[in-house]
Amino acid sequence: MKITGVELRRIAMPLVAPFRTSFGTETTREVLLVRVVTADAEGWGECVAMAEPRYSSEYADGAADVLRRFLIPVLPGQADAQAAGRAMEPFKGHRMAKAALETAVLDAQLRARGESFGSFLGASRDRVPCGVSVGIMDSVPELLDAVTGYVEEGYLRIKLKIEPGWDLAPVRAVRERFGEDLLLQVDANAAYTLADAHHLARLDEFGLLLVEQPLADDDLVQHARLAKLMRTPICLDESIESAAHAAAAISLGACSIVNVKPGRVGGYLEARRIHELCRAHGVAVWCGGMLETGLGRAANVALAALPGFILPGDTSGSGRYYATDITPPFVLDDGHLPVPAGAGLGVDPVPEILREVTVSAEWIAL
Ligand code: SMG
Ligand code: MG
Repeated sequence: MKITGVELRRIAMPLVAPFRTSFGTETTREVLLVRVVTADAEGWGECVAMAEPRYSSEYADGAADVLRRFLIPVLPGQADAQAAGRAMEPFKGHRMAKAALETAVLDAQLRARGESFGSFLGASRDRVPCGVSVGIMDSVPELLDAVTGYVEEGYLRIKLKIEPGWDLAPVRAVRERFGEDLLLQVDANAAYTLADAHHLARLDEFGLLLVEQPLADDDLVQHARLAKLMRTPICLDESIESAAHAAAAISLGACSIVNVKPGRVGGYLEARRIHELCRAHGVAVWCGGMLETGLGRAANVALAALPGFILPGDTSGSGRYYATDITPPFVLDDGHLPVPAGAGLGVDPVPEILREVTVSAEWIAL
């Protein structure tokens, strides 16, 4: 494939409501989009790095810099996305930047040959069940209103963000209001330490599907200890940046479920490897989210249609995030989103909308 150039485009997308987690509050999603242009087609990749390095060490300006200086320059001469991914390997880390570029190359490659992401990745379904991630709120009544709205929209699973001081009471209130049949889980974004094990074990009485990333990103050993001290299954998010990390976590007993986020692990090819590894070990996976626009969502929904993705993902409809998405919106139908069937991502940005939200654009000719 002959890549003629790459565009780095920054957009700013106001969220419909602030999203608060244990590490900060998002009100506008600043996104870096990567567009790869080849002789036959063009492809898009959405970088999931946030504006500030709070979820992980990566951030949007840093991703743009490493793409510009080191990653985009390796593209000439690469035959396909797999080769491009291998060529980026000598540069350490920066997985979100790598994922965005590899995804854009893969999209261009698949569009050129008329194959969808779902078909390429090995999707076994044409729609996926969806959950929603609910931020930390100022009060329990406010949280119950928000959850009521999502349940009425048809979301099949609710995830509550927790932190010290906002855990047992909100979880208890949601469980009491919606009953034991509601699929419910929590996400701490690394806000606790092993010294909180006794407190965290009190979550066991609420019949949660899982507790996501309770402890520090780099602490598999302590997660393994915590797993022995509570009944609720431990799911890792931030800790898993590659298939090798997933293998280590599984063999240590640090988790029994994995949140797969393609951006966090360096792309959809590595995400698929993690899916295969987990499936071979009987470890459930589900697809996480990073407040993606329709471009990132399209690829995530395709990934979530693989057979090992047995739990509903954080693949919510566009309206949960944005009043106007940059693609035609993903709309929940009976709690599910359809897997795009068109070539590549199967969705395109709407030019006028993309123009309106664009902050800057830079063309790098190759
Ligand atoms: O895309 O619906 C979404 C967000 C899901 O909670 C979500 N993501 O740790 O899983 C997580 C967070 C990370 C991003 S929070 C700004
Ligand atoms: Mg998480």
